Amino acid sequence: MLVTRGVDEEAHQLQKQGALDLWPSCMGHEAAQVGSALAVGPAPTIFPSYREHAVALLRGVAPDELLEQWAGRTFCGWDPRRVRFFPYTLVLAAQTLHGVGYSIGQRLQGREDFVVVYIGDGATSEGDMSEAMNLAAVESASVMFVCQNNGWAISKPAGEQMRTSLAERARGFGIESVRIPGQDPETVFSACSRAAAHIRGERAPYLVEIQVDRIQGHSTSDAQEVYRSRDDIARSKAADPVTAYAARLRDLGLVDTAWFDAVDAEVRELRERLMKEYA
Ligand SMILES: Cc1ncc(C[n+]2csc(CCOP(=O)(O)OP(=O)(O)O)c2C)c(N)n1
Ligand SMILES: [Mg+2]
Repeated sequence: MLVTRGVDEEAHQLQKQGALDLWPSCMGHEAAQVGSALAVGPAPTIFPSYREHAVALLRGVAPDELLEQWAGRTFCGWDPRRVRFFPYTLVLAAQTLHGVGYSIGQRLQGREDFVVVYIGDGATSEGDMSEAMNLAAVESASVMFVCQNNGWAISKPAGEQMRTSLAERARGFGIESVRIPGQDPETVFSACSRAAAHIRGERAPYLVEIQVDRIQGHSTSDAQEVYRSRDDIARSKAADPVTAYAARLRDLGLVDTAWFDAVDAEVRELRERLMKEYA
């Protein structure tokens, strides 16, 4: 979570300096991403949206590879087969059908592990998501849908996108689901571990809706102050999962200052390398 935060902050700076064309921050999503990625483990193939940076790093995408696409150097900076993490998909919800289709293809080839599809709340308004959920349900596809619901699709609030929760909508398609808060990585880990056990045991899809508080705007091209109240943004900053979890681990005596210093040094070195390569 700390490494992701460092990479995110550096990428943000690099975009402001003109070295990257765009950067979609995942600040505030770290617990949702690290908790879900660790619960899923290394085997399942992951179909991300476009801001699953912590998941990418955990899968072995190098930080400089992660930034390449946003500098306009390539369509994808990493080898998707090596890390079993597909290229970022900017066409909203397209990856949902890719993921379900891939899962069915795996089953036909007798290779079955489940597939993970990450999606934002706004993208679930796309028809592709409904098609993907229905196809996954009727085919009993081994797919874990992970929705990071920050309550906004750029400036469109979630309440104007749906009259129900996504978890409830999934049940309407015949998909088991759960809706959980996304501040604590252990809560996310437990929920996603249960979802993984369900998918493997029942050979059926599952949807986990994780409520997150995004700290930054939609991207570096967005001014969230225009549509979010000052209090709402302040609330998201106060709910920062990285500082909260660091404080908890420190209070429990599980990590000490020396550990934080070592991680800080690692992150500083990483940021310097990215700065030299991109600035
Ligand atoms: C098919 C399609 N329509 C519109 C867009 C423009 N667009 C990019 S991101 C976005 C909002 C997505 O919101 P959400 O799914 O909640 O994800 P978040 O960015 O909040 O993580 C929109 C409308 C797009 N990329 N693709
Ligand atoms: Mg959103």
